[in-house]
Amino acid sequence: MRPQRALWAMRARLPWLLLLLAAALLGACATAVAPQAAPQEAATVDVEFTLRTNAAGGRLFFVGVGGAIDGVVNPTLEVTMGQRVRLTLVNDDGMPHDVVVRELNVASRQVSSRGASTTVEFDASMSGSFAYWCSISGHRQAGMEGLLVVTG
Ligand SMILES: [Cu+2]
Repeated sequence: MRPQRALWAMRARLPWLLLLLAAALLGACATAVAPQAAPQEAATVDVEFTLRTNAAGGRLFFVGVGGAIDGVVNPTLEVTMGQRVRLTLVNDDGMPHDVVVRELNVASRQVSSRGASTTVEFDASMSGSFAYWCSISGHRQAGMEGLLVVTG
């Protein structure tokens, strides 16, 4: 290839290279922003529960907050199959806690300081009675366990 032809060939490709570069940059920006914005607004929530943690008399337990479960120790959470459930855990005793429902692959983040809270959302995809409990070592045995009932 003679030098002049090579130069021409490069000039012809330049706009495409710029276009590709621009597309790559846009793509990078989009993927950098999207994952943080998406999860919270993914699906409509049908039913919501709040549980706070508590410790008394050497026992640990969850206490319902608001609605029909208000003030109930380790309340039974009743939902209908197919519902989207939002479960909020509020730390009210300053010990580390979380809430899990193994059968439905639900596992919240740990909340360690008093006043901290965490929220998990999941689909009630199977009917049945499933234990929700705190997975911190010894807490389930100390009383942090209740039932999630999914009616089909
Ligand atoms: Cu706990």
